[in-house]
Amino acid sequence: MRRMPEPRHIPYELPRMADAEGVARGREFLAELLRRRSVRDFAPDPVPREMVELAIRAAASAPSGANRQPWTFVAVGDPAVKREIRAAAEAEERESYEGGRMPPEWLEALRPLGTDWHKPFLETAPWLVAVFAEQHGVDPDGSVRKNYYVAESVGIACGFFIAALHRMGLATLTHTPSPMRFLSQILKRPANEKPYILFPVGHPLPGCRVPDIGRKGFDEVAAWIM
Ligand code: IYR
Repeated sequence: MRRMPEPRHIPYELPRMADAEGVARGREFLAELLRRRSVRDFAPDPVPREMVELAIRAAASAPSGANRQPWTFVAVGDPAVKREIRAAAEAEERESYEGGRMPPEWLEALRPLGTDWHKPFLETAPWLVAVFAEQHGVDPDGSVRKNYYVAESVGIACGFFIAALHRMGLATLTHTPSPMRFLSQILKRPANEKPYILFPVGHPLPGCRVPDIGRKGFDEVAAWIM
């Protein structure tokens, strides 16, 4: 067995703030998050590549199982590739919505969202960011290196990504065309990376509308034991 390196620790300091300031900042952050909505109608206006890069950097700062950072973010701005992705996604989604692949109960659950198989936003949004979850790593010698808590890790990173975009005044959608294998093919990702989510990124279309749905009340989502 390979000799294991000793753990190395370095100093870490987070400036200590007064409780009142913490609460004020928490309130501001919450108020900003509460303004976020998933958007399906995007303005075609370009978004600087740097903003997408900043969101990816924010995502990649997330904690992950054994710090494996099991993610790849593929940013697509090429209209021809976006067109290809839209066509493939719509073919799958059409089969899901209208070909009987989604059971009635699921279609019923989605009714308030008003979604269907048409996904024009996959071409309208200036960027598509496809997130891939690395199921296992491959060492330079070709041997497999296990990853841990992959779905949880990538989910947390996606949360950071969404929050970073929102902070920059950009909108997105957690789009999960199903099945998503076409993303691996179109974007030429290796077999150890599984498509996880597809984010269209851009500005909301002026005048766009979102479903009239709300969030659960605080008491429905939290419990205290104290
Ligand atoms: N993938 C489909 C269906 C869909 C599923 C869930 I769960 C949603 O919250 C929304 C849609 C689609 O993207 O339309």
